This record gives sequence, C-alpha cells and structure tokens, in this order.
Amino acid sequence: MIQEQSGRGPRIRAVRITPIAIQDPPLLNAAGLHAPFALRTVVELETEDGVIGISEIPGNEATNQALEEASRLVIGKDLYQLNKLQKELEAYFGKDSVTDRGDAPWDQRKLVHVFSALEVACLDCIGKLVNRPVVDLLGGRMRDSVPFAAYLFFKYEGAGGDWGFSKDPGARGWDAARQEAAVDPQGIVNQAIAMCKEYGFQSIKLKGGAFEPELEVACMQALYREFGPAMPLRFDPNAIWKPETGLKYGKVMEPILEYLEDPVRGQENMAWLRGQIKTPLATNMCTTSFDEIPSSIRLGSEDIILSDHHFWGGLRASMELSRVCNVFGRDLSMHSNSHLGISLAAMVHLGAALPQLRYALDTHYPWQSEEIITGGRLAFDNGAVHVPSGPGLGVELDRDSLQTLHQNYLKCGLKKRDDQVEMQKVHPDWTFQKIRW
Ligand code: GKR
Ligand code: MG
Repeated sequence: MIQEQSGRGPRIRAVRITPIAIQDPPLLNAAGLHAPFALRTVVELETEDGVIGISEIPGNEATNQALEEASRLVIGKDLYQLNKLQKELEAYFGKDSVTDRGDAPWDQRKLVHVFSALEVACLDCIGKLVNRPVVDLLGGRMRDSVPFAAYLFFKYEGAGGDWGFSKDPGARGWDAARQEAAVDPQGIVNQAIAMCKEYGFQSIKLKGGAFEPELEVACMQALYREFGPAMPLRFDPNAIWKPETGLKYGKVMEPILEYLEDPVRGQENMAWLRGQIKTPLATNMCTTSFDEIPSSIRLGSEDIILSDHHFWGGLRASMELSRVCNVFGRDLSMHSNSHLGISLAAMVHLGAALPQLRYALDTHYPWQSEEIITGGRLAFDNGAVHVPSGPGLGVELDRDSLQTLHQNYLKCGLKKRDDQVEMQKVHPDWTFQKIRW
C-alpha cells in the first residue's frame, strides 16, 4: 500500500536576486574578447524558519528578469519538492529549445539557468537543515577532493576591471602574471608555468579559436615541449574550424593531446572527425542538453560531455547525465565560465559525487581575484579543491563583498555578455564568425 506522505517541508519565504560584476582580464576566444567585468548573479533563498541557501549563475539581464518571475512562483512552496517545482517552471516558461542555446561558446538558455539557480540554493538550504554537505544529497562522496585543470587563454595585456588594459602595479605572483599579454607560444608557456606554480594543476587546457590554427597549434606543441608527456593537454577552439582544418590539425596534435574539445561545429561534423582521428573528442557545444543525447548516440559525436550544472539544469540533472554517459560509453567532465566561489563549491560537490571522474574539471577561477564568500578565495591543493566541510555548500555569503560587487554591476553598465562588442572596441571591423578557419 502506498503511504500518503504526511510530512511538510519548510516553505520558501523569500528569494533575493543580486546581479554582480567581477573583474575579468581581456581574454580572447572565438566569439571575441572578455569585457573588463564578467557578470554573475547571486541568489539567496530563505525559508520560513530563516535558513538561507545560496547559488551563483552567469549574469544576464534577461535571466535575472526570468528569475524574478520564477521567484514569485516559488514563494510559499515546499523546499523539498524540486521535481514539482521544475515542472511548474517548465509550464510557466516553456521548455528551452536546442536553438535557444545560441552560437556562442557559452549557453544562453533561460530555464536551465533559472532552475539551476533555484535548485542549488534549495539544496544548500536542505543541507543546512539536515546538517549534511550537498555532496551527500547527491548520493554521497566518491572522492574528498576534485581535480581541476589549468585553463589558459590568449589575452591582451591588462588586469580587467577598472584597470582595463593596464596593469595593476601592486600585483604579485600569479596575480601579476595573469595580467601579462599572451599572444604567442612563449606567452602561453609563461602563463602555464605561472598558473601551475600557483595552483598545482596537473593538466592543462588552452582556449583557442582566437588566432590562425597554425599559431594556436604551435602553442600546444610548445606546451608539450615544456611540460612533457606526463602533463595531459587539451585544446578548445570552440567549433570555429572547418572539418578539413579539424582533420589537419587534429592529426598534427594526435600525439600530444589528452582530448580535443569542440574542434568543429555540430554533431555531424564532430562524428565525422571522430572517425578520422584517435584523440578523444569532448564537447560543451554540440551535445548540450538531454534532447541532444539521442542524436549524439546515433551519430557518435563525442567521447566526453563537458557538463555545466548552470546549463544542464542543476546538480541532480548532472548526476542523471552521468548515468546516461555511463550507459552509452561517454565520459563526463565539466565546463566553466568566469565565476566565483559559490559556483566553484557547487562544482566541487558535484565532482565529488560523480561515480566516475576520469578528467580534471575546467575552471576560470584563477582569472578572478575577487570573492563573495566569507574567508576569501577557495584554496587549491595540487590543482584540486577539497569538498567544503560545512553543511550545504559549505560556503557563506560575504555581504560586504556582495554589496561592493553589486555596485560594480551598477557602475559598469553591462547587462549581458557580448564578446563581439568588446572586441570591436579594439578592432572595429571584427565580426563573429561561427566557422572561420
Ligand atoms: O570564457 O571565453 C571564455 C570561454 O570561451 C567560455 O565562454 C566557454 O564557454 O569555457 C568555455 C568553453 O569551454 O567553451
Ligand atoms: Mg569548450
């Protein structure tokens, strides 16, 4: 006999949404240039008993507007009823479609962001209520710390933020090194040495798609010469290469790569290339939602899906994805965008819960210098982050920093990420091309 559920979880009393802007250096990618500030949104969700859960997602005025609407829907709801909440949000906003993602390297869908923000904040609250870390709400820990990779970028000189393209003379160590320009092999190698020295990373990724393939591949070869075969290397030109370019340089880099990320655009092209080269292919661009799994399996478009809980609809959805990946012989790792410690903590709880984790996760964290959690920036130990020990996410909001970074948001005037516009401030004729080389 099915028992009627009699318990009633705490109700959600309030949702607070705070857009913030964080300093971001002038990093280059296939879509253009990072603005001096990256936008994030911090969500605080408060229960009727005054317990507060937090989350962080990429900032965008349209997402914030959707979050405002969603919060009107969730107030008064039972904190534990996440499945129902998701259905209600789907009914209200309509399901995201594959094309809503957009052509940029990052994801622009609405519902996945909104639900992920609310889900992570609810899980943080639940963890605090039952005095368990979020990793335990995801089924428990498979590891105590989660490895990350050094994430290198071609970049112009500059610190970002109010410094823009100039350097903060007070900076030391990695904080100074991250302000140096890197537009050639030596610049990239110097960046890698400084980042690995500071964080102890055990694998390296280079974001490409900014320059001619020949130059970018020369940078990968320079990294290989500098760090040797024991250092796993990855390269990601964000799908800007034609299939023949993917084949040519995919072959050249075969002996030196751990994996090649989104060399070409679309599942068909990825599947074709995958049949031609031995290097595993990874993606955060061609298989980006559950709706795309059937065609991914039919075509065989990648070996590794780079999930992102902000884009796949939360931490539990990412756990579900890991099971799907396991069934169909895919590996799962994680994608990132410029972020702070709340997102990092969520990634670490998820990374610790994943049954299999063969590849170190991406993170932009070294490129940021600010924080919104108490106690300052999270520490890396040999490239890995220990699962925070407190209940919930195990990190607390620093309200003074939140206010400072919110003031940055108001001052900087940015409302959404647009790397093409930023690039045109430097090169007025530059335009984004989905496939360039
Ligand atoms: O931060 O410029 C960037 C990256 O290009 C980012 O937007 C991508 O979404 O890191 C991402 C990726 O792996 O494609
Ligand atoms: Mg990528």
